Amino acid sequence: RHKFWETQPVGQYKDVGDTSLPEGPIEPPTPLSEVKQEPYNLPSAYEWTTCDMNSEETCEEVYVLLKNNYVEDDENMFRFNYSKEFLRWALRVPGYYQSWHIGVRAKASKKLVAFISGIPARIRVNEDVVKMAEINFLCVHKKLRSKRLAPVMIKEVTRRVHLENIWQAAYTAGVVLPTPITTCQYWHRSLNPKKLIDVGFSRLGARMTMSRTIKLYKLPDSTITPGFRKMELRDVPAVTRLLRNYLNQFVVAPDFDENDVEHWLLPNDNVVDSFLVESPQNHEITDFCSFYTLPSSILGNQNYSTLKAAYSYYNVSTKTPMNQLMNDVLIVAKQKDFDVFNALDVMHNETFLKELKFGPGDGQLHYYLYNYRIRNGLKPSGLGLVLL
Ligand code: NHW
Ligand code: EN5
Repeated sequence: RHKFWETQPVGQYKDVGDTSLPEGPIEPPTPLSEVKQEPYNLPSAYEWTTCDMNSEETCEEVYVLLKNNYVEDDENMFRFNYSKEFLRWALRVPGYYQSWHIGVRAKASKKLVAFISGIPARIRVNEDVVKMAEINFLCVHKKLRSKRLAPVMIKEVTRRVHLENIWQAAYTAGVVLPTPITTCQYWHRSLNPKKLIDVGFSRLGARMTMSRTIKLYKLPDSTITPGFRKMELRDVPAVTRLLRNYLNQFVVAPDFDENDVEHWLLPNDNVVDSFLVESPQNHEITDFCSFYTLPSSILGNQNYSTLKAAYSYYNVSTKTPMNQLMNDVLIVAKQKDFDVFNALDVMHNETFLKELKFGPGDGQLHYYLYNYRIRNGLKPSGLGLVLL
């Protein structure tokens, strides 16, 4: 059934439920001298390229490839449209390896026809902090699909990760592969219901009129929680402490230090937004919330070309109730003209989704680890990790 994945050190279907298998690496590391020194072979019309995301020209090429060929919903109505700024943020992370930003070009035209990326991360699984690669943006041009290019790209990124003495990876996908550590549900909160209905993102509910729908999703003009404000550079130490302490309770979560928090959570225009609650009494930072900006192209609509979507990222509540905190972030997202606010049922998100009028979407997201076995399956609420 999975000619490629059957050969890889990932949980295999035949092993599901086998409690005798130990938790941890599936295969031991091999000596670096035994890691293949040359790239894998591509079909002869294509060549490898390392993508320098500092180059405006290369970044544009990756952007255009993804804009035209990356992930769509199951009815091909929407396609993710990650911005160039977003791609630079997602790929030029603390300690990144340029060699993990891998492209494939057509030899004749030099056109970029495929891409895959890895970034380094420390991921904690139960008590074990593991150096991993987070793999994302795997994309093969629509005209080159089903030619088994993806397995070659996955093997090549694996090889380059191994060359840095890293032996595990984390990734997510909308498709089922051997074998998810857990499966999450996408939820959506309408901010601009009229547009969402007009473009086919959502439907008018039974016995609902447009004006009743607009009223249902109305939000206050300004945030409610005293001390709610945008995160600033000076907040990095306090946010790091708050977040590390919060993420400790999940089975799988990133091990963020101050450098990581500065990169991943400090506001970055049109890429990531973060807010916190600073106690007006003692100036303590008690709560935190964030979202990233990922628009989708609307395919074949006369009136609109882009859906402006915010995606829930890391949220921590210690004093402000989670639903009040998230209601404030919905208000901010509305002020910033987002059409929809999306979230997964990870961490404690279940505690606010229904109350804040999110509805389940038609998409799921499966989480995977490469070369690391987790013995007891985990629920989405055991996940403390959000990949972009
Ligand atoms: S998930 C988004 C992936 N991208 C898209 O969906 C974009 C649109 N689709 C495409 O571009 C986020 C193509 O359809 C792709 C497949 C390129 C997806 N992950 O070349 P063939 C990520 O980026 C398997 C993994 O003929 P294609 C995460 C498939 O099961 N495997 O197909 C990426 C089959 O293998 P099997 C996937 O349609 C994580 C084989 O590919 C997959 O022309 C990568 C068919 O290949 C997917 N999303 O191209 C893994 N989709 O065994 C990282 C299909 O079943 C692992 N396949 O026969 C860790 C590596 C690092 C380790 C370090 C120690
Ligand atoms: C990894 N980094 O299917 C990314 N999105 O529900 C790769 N559906 O937007 C993996 N089909 O339900 C990505 N509207 C996997 C996801 C791929 C994209 C995807 C889904 C997630 C989505 C929308 C639109 C469906 C259009 C037709 C959806 C319903 C919204 C409604 C609002 C009101 C309350 C009920 C729900």
